[in-house]
Amino acid sequence: MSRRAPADDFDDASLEVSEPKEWAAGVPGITAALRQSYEQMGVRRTALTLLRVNQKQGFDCPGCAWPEGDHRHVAEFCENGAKAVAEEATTRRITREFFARHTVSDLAERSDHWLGQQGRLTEPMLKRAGSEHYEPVPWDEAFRLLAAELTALESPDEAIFYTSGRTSNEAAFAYQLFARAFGTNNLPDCSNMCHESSGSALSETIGIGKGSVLLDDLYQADLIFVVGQNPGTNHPRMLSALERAKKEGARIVAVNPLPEAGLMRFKNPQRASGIAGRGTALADRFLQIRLNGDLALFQALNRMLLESDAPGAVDRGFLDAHTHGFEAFEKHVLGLDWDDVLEATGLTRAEIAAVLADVLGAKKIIVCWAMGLTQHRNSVPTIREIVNFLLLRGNIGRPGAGVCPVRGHSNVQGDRTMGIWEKPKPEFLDALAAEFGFEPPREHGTDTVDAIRAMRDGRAKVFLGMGGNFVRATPDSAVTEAALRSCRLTAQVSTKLNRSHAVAGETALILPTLGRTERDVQESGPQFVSVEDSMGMVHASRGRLTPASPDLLSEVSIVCRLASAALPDPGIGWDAMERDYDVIRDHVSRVVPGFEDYNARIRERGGFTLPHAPRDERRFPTATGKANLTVNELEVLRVPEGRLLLQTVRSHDQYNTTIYGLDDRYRGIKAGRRVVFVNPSDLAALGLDDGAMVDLVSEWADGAQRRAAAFRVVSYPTAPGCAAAYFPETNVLVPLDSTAEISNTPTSKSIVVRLEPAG
Ligand SMILES: Nc1nc2c(c(=O)[nH]1)N[C@H]1C(S)=C(S)[C@@H](COP(=O)(O)OP(=O)(O)OC[C@H]3O[C@@H](n4cnc5c(=O)[nH]c(N)nc54)[C@H](O)[C@@H]3O)O[C@H]1N2
Ligand SMILES: Nc1nc2c(c(=O)[nH]1)N[C@H]1C(S)=C(S)[C@@H](COP(=O)(O)OP(=O)(O)OC[C@H]3O[C@@H](n4cnc5c(=O)[nH]c(N)nc54)[C@H](O)[C@@H]3O)O[C@H]1N2
Ligand SMILES: [Mo]
Repeated sequence: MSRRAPADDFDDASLEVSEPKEWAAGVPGITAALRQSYEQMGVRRTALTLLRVNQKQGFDCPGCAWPEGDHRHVAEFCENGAKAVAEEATTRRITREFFARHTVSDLAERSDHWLGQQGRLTEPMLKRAGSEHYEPVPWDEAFRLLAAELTALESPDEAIFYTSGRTSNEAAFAYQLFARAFGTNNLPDCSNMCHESSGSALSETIGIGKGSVLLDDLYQADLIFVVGQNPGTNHPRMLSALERAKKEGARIVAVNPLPEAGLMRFKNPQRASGIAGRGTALADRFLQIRLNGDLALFQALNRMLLESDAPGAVDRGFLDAHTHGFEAFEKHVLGLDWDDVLEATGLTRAEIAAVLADVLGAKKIIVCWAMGLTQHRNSVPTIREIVNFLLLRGNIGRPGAGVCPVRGHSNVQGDRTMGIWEKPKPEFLDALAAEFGFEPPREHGTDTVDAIRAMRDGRAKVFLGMGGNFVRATPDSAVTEAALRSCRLTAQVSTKLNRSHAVAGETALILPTLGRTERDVQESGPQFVSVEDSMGMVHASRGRLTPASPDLLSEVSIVCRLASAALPDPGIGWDAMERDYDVIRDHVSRVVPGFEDYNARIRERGGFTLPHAPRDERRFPTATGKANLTVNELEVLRVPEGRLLLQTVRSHDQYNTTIYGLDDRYRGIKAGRRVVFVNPSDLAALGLDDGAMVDLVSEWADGAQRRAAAFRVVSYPTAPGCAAAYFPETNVLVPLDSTAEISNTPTSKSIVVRLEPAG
């Protein structure tokens, strides 16, 4: 029996490990990106395409949700943005002959990297029940078949409509409208695995689930925390903003179990001075925190602020005027146990006191965060505690200060704004009802984890994925794969081949679609779409490249044609929406607050910024009408003797489940992905050497065996007790039922594992 999961890359022979780097970006960044771009699309196409990234008349970079500044450089892209573009604009193609050559089970044996390298999907494909091959199918027949399966369901709630975060506002709005007109709120999305914890914590405390800062605020801040985030790899353009913030006088505190290169030093490839020399030291202070120690850290800071006799340590005026719950919060925090704090954080009291000095010296504070905070069991309480921290000194609702959850997918925030949500607000449904004249379902739908449970238990039978790679992005791979395989039909709207096409339902469809970089021409002429970045700015995106194949449809076309085939009532006007996306934007302008006059404002240079009551007016639209201070219990996550806490992270050469290459340059890894980073003191205690081969075995209450085989141990300066390895290879270790309180996000950053010598 093979000990190795089939979908993984094996390259122990070629794997090279060297010292991690101390700085990010700069020349190797750009040359690495250009090399991959040339390989994928040739020199001329590379030049034409990369010049259009994030320009005013160009397309929005599919790399991440970090906003573009006003003063765009000629080449406003970063190494990893360029890789994302090259991956889509590749000249490689998958044809019907490819599918004739490869059975579905053959594809299921291939690695994520191999699947992605095959090129763009070019025509709709169907795998019939019982067949081992995908075969070409005309679009009309594909829609008829999907519509027939949907309408044959006993209840609309037996269908799941997943969305990943690259889908445009226009496609997302049409898609949720279709799901609700069909009769379900089963609209899980990648957000459920991503920033759901941020949305939950922020909605409850400040009344809106989005960040409260704009780029200009970063440049005005005195102190910026970057917590649980690796911007050098995942949001490289943020480094330029941090560099500028520093120049304007901000101090930066990085909080992370790993000394990530991008947080330490930065070389700006877009300025000559950034190419030579040592670059800018980015973090003024680095707190090497234990995994899941952040609630303890911020609660300790809050306690010290409450106890401080420094004048203005706490902003009493702001607290009285704008917050609710101070007494209970104060009583709770003053009872905080310092031993718990030191154990949970792994920091010393002196280190925390030094941060307090930074805080007391700063009028305006911003806290930025990403997956290091959102994917733990107590993520929502952790983020609520950060809100407490900012509220104590009035740091929400004034320039230069606020909360800054840094989103991942380039339009994940916009998709939620457009109604991709399993728990829609009644006001949103009322507005849909008024605009379209049907009664949408009111009962909440399934999120990602519940959708897997529903498929596993036979309560859901049809799965439609609008982008993404559901099978590979989700936890507990074995359970999830069985769940998808048990469906009557799985259908994926995709640009590239991935494992979700290979781990398919009885019948399966591949619906190939246009990407961001490509021209979208409909009956009324060329179309553009729009997206919302991480700071609530909405702008247009226009593709210019010739589509990868003449047989691709836009996501909007796919939704509208499917809706026409599946829904009896012609009243919604799907044809008109497909013909001219202005029609969709007109609907949005009447349904979604903040989008009034959408069609005019989206055509203005740079687009427009959505309203945000706490940021704009210091108004907090919560249940109490004020910003809520909250009581968050600190429960120290204790790991049994001989076990480690494992976090699953991204390498520098991947985009979620898309593996661009096998290197992780900044962490010193070359030509391999099956590595586990462990602190030297833990290796000594476990009696393991650097270079040893181990299996990762996860331990969870249900006692089930979850094993990821054959990882090379890398001795690495991670916080003691805290290991790291790459996902998706380690998703098999994340138990489906191990999720965050309230947000139900899988706990991908805190999994208890033991390392067993590989047999
Ligand atoms: N090139 C590239 N860009 C991307 C992506 C990609 O895969 N590749 N993905 C996109 C998406 S969807 C997202 S959501 C973002 C993700 O962006 P990140 O959140 O930066 O991604 P991760 O690799 O998950 O890194 C998590 C970071 O948090 C730290 N961390 C983990 N646990 C803890 C903790 O308990 N406390 C603290 N303080 N730190 C912790 C880790 O050491 C690591 O530095 O990036 C987006 N951009
Ligand atoms: N263990 C662990 N698991 C995690 C995470 C983690 O940190 N650890 N992170 C989680 C996070 S933050 C996220 S956001 C999810 C990501 O989950 P997903 O968004 O589902 O996964 P992606 O890998 O981003 O999806 C890649 C696929 O999207 C398709 N695609 C690309 N561009 C387009 C487009 O323009 N249109 C359409 N229709 N399809 C397109 C391609 O076919 C490609 O194969 O993973 C989550 N899973
Ligand atoms: Mo994400």
